[in-house]
Amino acid sequence: MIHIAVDIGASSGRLVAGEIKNGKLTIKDIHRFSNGFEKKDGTYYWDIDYIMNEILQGLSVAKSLGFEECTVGIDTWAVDYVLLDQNGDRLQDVVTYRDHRTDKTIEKLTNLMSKEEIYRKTGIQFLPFNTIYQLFEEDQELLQNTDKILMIPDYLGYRLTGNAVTEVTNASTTQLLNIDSRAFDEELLELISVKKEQFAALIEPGTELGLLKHKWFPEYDLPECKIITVASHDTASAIVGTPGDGENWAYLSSGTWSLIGIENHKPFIDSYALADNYTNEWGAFGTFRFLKNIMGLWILQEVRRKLNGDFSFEQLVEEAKQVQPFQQFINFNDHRFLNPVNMIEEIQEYCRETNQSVPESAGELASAVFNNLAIIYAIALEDLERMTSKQINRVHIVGGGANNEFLNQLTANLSGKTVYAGPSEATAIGNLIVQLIANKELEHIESGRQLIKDSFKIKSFNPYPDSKEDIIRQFKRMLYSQNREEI
Ligand code: ADP
Ligand code: LRH
Repeated sequence: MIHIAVDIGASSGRLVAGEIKNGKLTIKDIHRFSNGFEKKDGTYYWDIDYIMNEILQGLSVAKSLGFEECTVGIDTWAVDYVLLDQNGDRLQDVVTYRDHRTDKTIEKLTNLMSKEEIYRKTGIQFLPFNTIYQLFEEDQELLQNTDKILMIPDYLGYRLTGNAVTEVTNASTTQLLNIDSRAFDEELLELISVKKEQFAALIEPGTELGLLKHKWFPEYDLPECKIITVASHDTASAIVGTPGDGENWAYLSSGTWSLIGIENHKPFIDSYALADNYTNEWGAFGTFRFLKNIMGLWILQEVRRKLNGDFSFEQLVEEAKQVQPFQQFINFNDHRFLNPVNMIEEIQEYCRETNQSVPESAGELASAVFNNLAIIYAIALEDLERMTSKQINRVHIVGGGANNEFLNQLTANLSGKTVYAGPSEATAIGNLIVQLIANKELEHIESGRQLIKDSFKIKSFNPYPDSKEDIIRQFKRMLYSQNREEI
């Protein structure tokens, strides 16, 4: 049986077909498209109809390749949502989490309920764009006319099948789920004037959603598709697709965001985790991801965009290699980098404000991005070991960023850990693994991870002995001297 992963990240989407053949997972890219948001009348929106059309386009490619029957799973980035009216029609364009409407909302809401209380209930980090803050800023009339609030992958599944659910891995990023009761927290819902009934029933990954309704899409020639709800938060799928083994590994899901953390069977909720803004996102099969959001390759994507796309990612890496490293210490987790008007100018302004040399060329800018991301990763790994009392021996880097061998080596050098890079398509693979488990072709996540090890090349990067302590110490001194807001 062919399975199709629909995996949509903030920068690109793809449909990947997969099946087990001779004990290996073989995958094939069947459709790719770029993704991004646009500003309209002062607000930043995703184009959800464009995304929907690309999915249908991809499924029709699957049919043209001879796939008559398949299962399909959908994962996307987290936190954003769609409002539906009583007829199931969409009430608004979909605002992106990088919109500035929630810049100050954490403060407003935590005046009503303390950070400690919200964290104790949810275990979720305070990011300005969590769904709870977005819904708090939502047009109240629209919200009152809302029959259902659907997270993005649940909405896409609904458009294909007519069935509405709330998948738990993605729903945990709303910061509205109570980690003890594993249900929506009524007090948090009340704070933002949302009723429990406005969300569809919570379901676990691996549940069948329904059959694709061909008659709704007469203009496309589509295969027979059974939609399976997978771990619909892309980061949850990415970690299912990470071939970690045993107890002592960490992951770095490296795409638009860098998500660095460990997989766990219980949440870590204490004052240290709260102070360092670590989260306990829900994973597939009852796991938790204790992780931190680091601003990630978004910074590079935006630098590249402002360089008018004159450089490919590969070229930016080559340019960075030619430059003297560690010329600036930049806290890329500062809120100012979430969605500045011009990323290059924002980086340069930061360096001027902090009396550091100002990167000008593409190579200098890319080098500043890679060096500082690697430093932040190394610090996050130290923090993780301290907070969880776990020794981390291996760091698995997955996602598009795993293709960046220069950054992989820097990360190994600065963290002192061995880095294992790949698969770069871990998210689509994790999506496929949940479909394979639902279809009883695999027994559990461990057999899925073994299958990944048997099927894909994973490259290792050993740390070179160097002056990492000194570089990290300089970076920390810089941060303390600035006392900057972190996200
Ligand atoms: P998302 O799912 O968030 O859209 P991806 O996992 O597709 O992100 O990763 C996108 C990132 O991968 C880009 O920002 C880029 O930095 C990196 N990347 C992809 N391919 C390469 C490559 N060949 N060399 C270096 N970096 C790469
Ligand atoms: C990565 C991701 C991340 C979320 C962010 C909104 O794509 O899903 O896990 O924090 O996007």
